[in-house]
Amino acid sequence: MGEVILLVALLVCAAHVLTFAAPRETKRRIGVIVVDIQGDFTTAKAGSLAVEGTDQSFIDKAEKAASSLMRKGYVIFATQDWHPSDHISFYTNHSGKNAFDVIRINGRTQVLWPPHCVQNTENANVLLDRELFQAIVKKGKDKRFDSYSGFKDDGGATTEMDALLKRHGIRELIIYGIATDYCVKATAIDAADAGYKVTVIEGLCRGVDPQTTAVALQEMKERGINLEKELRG
Ligand code: VGL
Ligand code: ZN
Repeated sequence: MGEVILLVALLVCAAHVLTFAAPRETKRRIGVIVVDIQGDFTTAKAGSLAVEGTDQSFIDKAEKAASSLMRKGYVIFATQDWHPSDHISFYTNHSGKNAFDVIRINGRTQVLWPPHCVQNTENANVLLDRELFQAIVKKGKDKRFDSYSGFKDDGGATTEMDALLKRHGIRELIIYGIATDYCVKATAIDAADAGYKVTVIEGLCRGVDPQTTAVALQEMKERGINLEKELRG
């Protein structure tokens, strides 16, 4: 009698797992990373490192895409460039250097940028509705290292991104944002290297420079990243 009750209980549990857990798992498998849509990278907010084609209509398009994906059950994350004012990537922290100079530091190549996305400044804010995001992952907090990737910085320190995605059972990612040739590229490549199936939506990305953007798209493609012109469906 005891065995029968145990068996029934086990079957009921198994049925529960199959009917409830399994569909939720599959539905929640696709994640979205919206990369660095912040004031300083946009013309809309007259940012210090404004990327061409980032007026309010681009921000609206990026926001509509995120809310449409959210309604379909995708889990949305954002990255946020979040630098201290003495960050290594700012040309103002290197005497005699200019914006966009490229230097070598500790065996690494570093592009020197205008100061941007300084912690707790207005233009460091993510411009899309925060309610869209399951989490916003900050990066570039360590003054010694740049961090184009949302997964890890140039010193190898990881963010919480991979653990967050794993916690949500995500194995597939849609990635878009700013800038195609820097943070989108680095985030997409690290995601692919970590085993995620990655799609980058070109029409929802903007690049710093047309030439490096073309090279970045080619490199992503060679690494097995899917490139789509626009969001489908
Ligand atoms: C980025 C340059 C410096 C980016 C961040 O979001 O692509 N680019 N910091
Ligand atoms: Zn930066």
